[in-house]
Amino acid sequence: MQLQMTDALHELGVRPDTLTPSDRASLDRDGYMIVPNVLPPAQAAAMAERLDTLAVAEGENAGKDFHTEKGATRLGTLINKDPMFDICFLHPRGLAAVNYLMEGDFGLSSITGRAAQPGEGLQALHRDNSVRCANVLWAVSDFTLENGPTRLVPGSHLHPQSPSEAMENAEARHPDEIYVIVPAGTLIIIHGWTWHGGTRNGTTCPRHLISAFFMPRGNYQSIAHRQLTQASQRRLSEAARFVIDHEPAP
Ligand SMILES: O=C(O)CCC(=O)C(=O)O
Repeated sequence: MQLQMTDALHELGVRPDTLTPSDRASLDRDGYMIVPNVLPPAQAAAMAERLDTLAVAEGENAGKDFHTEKGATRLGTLINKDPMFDICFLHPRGLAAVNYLMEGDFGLSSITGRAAQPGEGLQALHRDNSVRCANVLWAVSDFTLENGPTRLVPGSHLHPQSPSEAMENAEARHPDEIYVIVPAGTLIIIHGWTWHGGTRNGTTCPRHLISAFFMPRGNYQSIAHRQLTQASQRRLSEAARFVIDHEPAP
């Protein structure tokens, strides 16, 4: 499998130097890496707008193909909803980081959107799963101190406990947490064990994030709908289909 994965990643543009020494050091030390301005602002804005139009079109069904959350508009299965989101799970820097964190054993568990609504969006600090996993997050709105940026606790991927075990109240501030204040178009890759969460959006506009979540091959989150429509099967290259490891829709 490793050889096939290596070939597929090469096809998708991943090279030995795609990750910088500083990227690797951040992933090892902090449990995340942040690369500002990977997508041009107009592309990020188009994605945020598309999340909003999809949310309107899906209405009360929004998120039911993944997970619903009070105060946040969630959308599942973006892979089948618009090709504009392909870059979110196929960007070489993201794939190189996932490959580094997962040592070659991964597939795409889900590709989803989360818009924290005004006055809402605070999440408890959490890990994404108890098994090894990696999350490629895209800020597609500007993340400001006011609009509910993601918070991260550096080095917490190495902690023996999850936040709910180690903290009395995982919604509370953590003394070591940092806020991801970045422009729209920023790529944030986290080890799935890094303690993180959304914070409260104190503005009047939604704050948008896209998440491409990777898990060990064959061991995907049960909440994720992982069937590829025929249009997605036709659109995606063989290498992309290998990496995402989805089932064809009947
Ligand atoms: O929206 C964010 O800032 C983080 C979202 C998150 O961590 C989650 O939904 O699990």
